[in-house]
Amino acid sequence: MTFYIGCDLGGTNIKAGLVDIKEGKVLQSDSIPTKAHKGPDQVLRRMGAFIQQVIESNDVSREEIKGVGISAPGMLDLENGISLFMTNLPGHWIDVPIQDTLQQSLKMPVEILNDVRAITLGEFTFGAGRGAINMACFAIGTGIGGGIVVNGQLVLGINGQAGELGHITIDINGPRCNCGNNGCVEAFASAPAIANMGAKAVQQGRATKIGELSDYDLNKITPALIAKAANMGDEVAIQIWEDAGHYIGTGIAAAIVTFNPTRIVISGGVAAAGELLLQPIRRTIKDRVHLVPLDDIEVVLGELGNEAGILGMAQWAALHTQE
Ligand code: BMX
Ligand code: ZN
Repeated sequence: MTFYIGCDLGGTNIKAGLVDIKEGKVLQSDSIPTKAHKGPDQVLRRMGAFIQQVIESNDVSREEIKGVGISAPGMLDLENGISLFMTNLPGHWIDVPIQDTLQQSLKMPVEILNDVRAITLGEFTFGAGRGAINMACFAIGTGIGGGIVVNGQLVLGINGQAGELGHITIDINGPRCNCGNNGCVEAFASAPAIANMGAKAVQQGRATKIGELSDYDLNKITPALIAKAANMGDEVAIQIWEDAGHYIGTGIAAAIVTFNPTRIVISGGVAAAGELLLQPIRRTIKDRVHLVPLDDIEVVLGELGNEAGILGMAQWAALHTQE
């Protein structure tokens, strides 16, 4: 039997799981706080010890575990196994040798990949993307990450940089994005941007349940709370989801005319809003895409939830060690 470890280095938590790759199942998983403020050295040391613990704390023997895949939320240099640029992780993550460091401490092959490219591969192999040939994934969380599959293969571009769908410009005069550009989808419709739309409505004194539900504490306003208000029929909240879907749909329309994906997978925490988000996305695509047949294009939610990245990283490690 062959097993792999999938691990996700996130802004808040490090998650890792033991994966049965043939079944596409996470057999056991755990998480620890990232404590990113302690800096990359400490984070990598704790991550190594944590993965070691996951390796040891189950019935599978070490010999059956063939490798480890580690995802991280930013730009990585896959060839050299280092991080290049991570806007959502505190600490200096430029040129950090993630692959070598973990390979040395775990004495096992280690592969790295961007976090949402991992979700894309996970959903494509085991989840909502199964059977698609060309697929796009948008993961809406703290940032908006992306991933592309063309002809059944994850598109890497130079060193894994391809697929940053959250950084498609949808407004040339739009707000500043964390990446340095203006008017990216991420600047308009990430989880913090959506929460901000709710906070603004309350600040402006508009009649909305978002105020009551958050006890008028702007810090308590989240996409989940805005979804709750919308599901209660609150018009301001419904409009926020319309706007968010419109922004994301405009980005998706650009992806559709670029490489013609037939399956668009929406993942990340914000995807929990479900139809509130999917309906305006589908409407926007219809309004904006006229050159590509839309009948075969489906916009669906991810199926693997929090496990998508772990499954994707296990698959990524498997693809490399089986070569
Ligand atoms: C940012 C970008 C993506 C990442 C995405 C997801 C950068 C340039 N990161 O858009 O590479 O996939 O965030 O971030 O540093 P998350 O924090 O929502 O997982
Ligand atoms: Zn951007």
